[in-house]
Amino acid sequence: MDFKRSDFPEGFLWGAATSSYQIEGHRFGGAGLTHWDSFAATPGNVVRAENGDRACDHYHRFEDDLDLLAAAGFDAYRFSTSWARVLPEGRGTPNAEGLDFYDRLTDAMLERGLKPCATLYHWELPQPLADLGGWRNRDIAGWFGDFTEVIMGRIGDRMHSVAPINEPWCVAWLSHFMGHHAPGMRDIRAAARAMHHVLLAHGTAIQRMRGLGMSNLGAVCNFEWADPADDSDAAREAALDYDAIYNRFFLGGMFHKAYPERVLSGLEPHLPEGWQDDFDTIAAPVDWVGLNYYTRKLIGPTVGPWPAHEEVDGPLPKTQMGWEIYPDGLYNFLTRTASEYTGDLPLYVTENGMASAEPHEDQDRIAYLNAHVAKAQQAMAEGVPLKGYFIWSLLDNYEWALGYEKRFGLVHVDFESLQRTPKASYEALKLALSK
Ligand code: IFM
Repeated sequence: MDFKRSDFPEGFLWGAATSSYQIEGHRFGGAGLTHWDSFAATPGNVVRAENGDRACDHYHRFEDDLDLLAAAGFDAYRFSTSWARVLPEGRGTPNAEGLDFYDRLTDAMLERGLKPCATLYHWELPQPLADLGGWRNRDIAGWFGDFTEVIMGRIGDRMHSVAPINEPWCVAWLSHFMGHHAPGMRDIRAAARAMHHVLLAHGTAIQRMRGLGMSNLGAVCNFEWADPADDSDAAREAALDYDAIYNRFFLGGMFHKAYPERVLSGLEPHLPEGWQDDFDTIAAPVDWVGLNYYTRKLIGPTVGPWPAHEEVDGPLPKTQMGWEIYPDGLYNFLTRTASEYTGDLPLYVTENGMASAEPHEDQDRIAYLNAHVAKAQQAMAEGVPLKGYFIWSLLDNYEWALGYEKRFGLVHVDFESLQRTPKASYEALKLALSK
């Protein structure tokens, strides 16, 4: 790598990230059905209709996977807890096996000197709650708060940090407006409600964890830089709208107790009654913010109802996902988040990495990480309080609607034999973290 651990301040955290449904193997250990299982079982939703039944079989191989993290010299592991593994019905009686699993996983991290950084929800909503309307139903804030207390009542005493929800934009917009993720809806009213309720659930979980006496609680959002597709005013407006929906809505709610006017112009008629009264919960104080960053989009106008914009193919080199490589976007978001929303609050890059078809000699991933880490260093040099960097992902895993084809891992997974083989990027990071 072009960087090494000693280039960063003492205590800067290096970690790798995963999520439960993407690696654990959901059919093991008494987990309940989730909306991803039914989404994947619906023809046309997921490449080859693949699901998370077996995934990387991390459920049985977590000790080996944690050994890989420790051997690379990582300080922290960002993992998530599956709601449906802990509460198969979403509410009610916990699954003892599920709680035991996260208990063992936590202790195994600590035994290896890895800091446990938990995300409570990384997308596998229990199907019984989806049947009740899922993120469209205001009651989800309370259901999520109850789940938070159950899982954190068991492992919360040993967490280094916790964030309630990974990537609210994906939970709400991608899944209820664009229809690309479970539950696969394309409905503006559903999207508006999910946008608001995901924040209400976030704030409720923060409050419940404070009630348990927990600290170092944060929020993790994803960001995509939006540039106008051409020099027209219409394209500039389209890019600003995209930016408001994607990048400003959630931080706006959490830090300004307000939603951007540009988003309200389309969503306000569809927001749930009394939404203005929820900001004290939504803005429950957090201790840090995590940014997940991968790419930028070129945005142009379209004819049609709000938001009337579309993504336009861009000219930059692309990853296996077809995403343009744009490291400046990471710098832009780090500086903008600190100056406009979070001030002195510690920031973390909670996800950054690329999908590459190269199974072992992934020099493209090394170059991608070098370029992005350099932009993070530039932001730090200008005073952004960045305190850590987590790479997505430790393992090749289930890339949601794209199945197992897109490979984000530092470690290659053979999905037949489940053998793990560290890639060149893993070895390069291991060397960088030792110096
Ligand atoms: O795999 C996902 C992850 O679940 C959330 N953030 C983006 C990653 C790559 O698409």
